[in-house]
Amino acid sequence: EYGIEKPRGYNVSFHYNPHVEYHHFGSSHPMKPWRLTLTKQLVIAYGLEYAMDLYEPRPASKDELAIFHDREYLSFLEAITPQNMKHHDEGMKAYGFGGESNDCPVFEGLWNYVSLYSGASMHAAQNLLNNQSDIAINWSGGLHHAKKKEASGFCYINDIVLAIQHLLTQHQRVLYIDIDVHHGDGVEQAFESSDRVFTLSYHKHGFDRHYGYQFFPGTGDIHEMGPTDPTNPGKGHALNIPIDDGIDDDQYKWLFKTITDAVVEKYRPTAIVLQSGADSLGGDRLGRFNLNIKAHGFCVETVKNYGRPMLLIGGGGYTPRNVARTWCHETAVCVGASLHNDLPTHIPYIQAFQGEENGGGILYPELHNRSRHDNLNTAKALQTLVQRAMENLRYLEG
Ligand code: V1S
Ligand code: CA
Ligand code: ZN
Repeated sequence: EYGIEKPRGYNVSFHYNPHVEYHHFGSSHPMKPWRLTLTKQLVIAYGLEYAMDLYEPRPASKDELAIFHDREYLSFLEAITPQNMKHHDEGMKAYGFGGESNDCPVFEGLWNYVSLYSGASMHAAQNLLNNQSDIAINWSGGLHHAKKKEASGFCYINDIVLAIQHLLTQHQRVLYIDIDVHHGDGVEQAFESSDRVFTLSYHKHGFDRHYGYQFFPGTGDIHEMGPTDPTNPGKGHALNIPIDDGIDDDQYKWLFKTITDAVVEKYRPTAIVLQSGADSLGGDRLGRFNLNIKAHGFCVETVKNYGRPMLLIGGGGYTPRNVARTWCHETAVCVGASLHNDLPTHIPYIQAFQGEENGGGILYPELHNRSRHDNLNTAKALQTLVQRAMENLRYLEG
């Protein structure tokens, strides 16, 4: 064995405060923080905790959140409760709460919840800056729709923007990649005038047949590339990849690798943030794609192989058992482990994964035909999309 170099593995850290699990958006709301309990249980059951550094970060302070967010918005967020909200109609409207769809409900412990997931993303970014980790993971973060002074699409505080701002204290160019099925509009908007952050989002875009609306949030057309003013340094530093219903594993992997490789080669980021929203998975309650877990994980593997400091964060994901499977698999991808398809039997909540409906007690169940969406993406349309994306990238030259 002497003289043979062991391939150096990556130092992986896991940033998670279990108190996030105890928050509830309401019984009919699709966002279920207990999907994080399931994720953690799988990670532990497979022994992945021994292959990483574990941290339990403290909640972010109001001053830390104010690095991006408006102070009056933060004070509102801190003060609002289900009991007092009826006396705050004006603030509720102004800041994007409640409303007809109730995307962003006021619930018990809201401030605590947002400070916990944000604290974890900032702590993860700090670990990358200290060179304590090569890959830092926060599955409780990734809330990409939140604006400076507005809650939107289940997101109140934009932990991604805060983490990127922190990375920018030492990194010249940060690449943000977003594979959540929704457009990463909040992150794109926050850095629209900067050439030090490039945002790349893959998402469903267009009118939704099932839903009768534009798919949320309605932005992210291929032609949206940041500001159009030629004197704005942010011009051309956003790339949006709009995808139609039913995309399959091979199509998505090809699209992701072709386009992301080109962006990394042209932009040469010194750090990468990957939002790995699990609602792009087949069978998701809100999503429209047909991806299996390993195709989703292929994106994490691809980004890991660029060998840059990497922040890996969660996001959407509305079929909790599959969110847990996906994020457990992706944690394994980061540490370089392969996992047995039979789930360990001693998992708490094992019933959530058992029975034909729930994936038969295995880690990588195939997507059911009954949850499959018709694939509306033709080979020709995807080729045109890649061609347009490559044209958009010409702005990065000279
Ligand atoms: N799609 C969808 C969807 N479903 C809900 C919803 C359902 C039940 C509830 F009790 C509360 C909300 N809201 C939406 C979307 C928001 C999706 C957010 C995704 C977040 C993320 O995964 O990207 C990141 C964590 N909201 C809408 O579509 C808005 C409306 C446009 C819906 C229709 N109404 C009438 C107007 C507002
Ligand atoms: Ca996306
Ligand atoms: Zn989403």
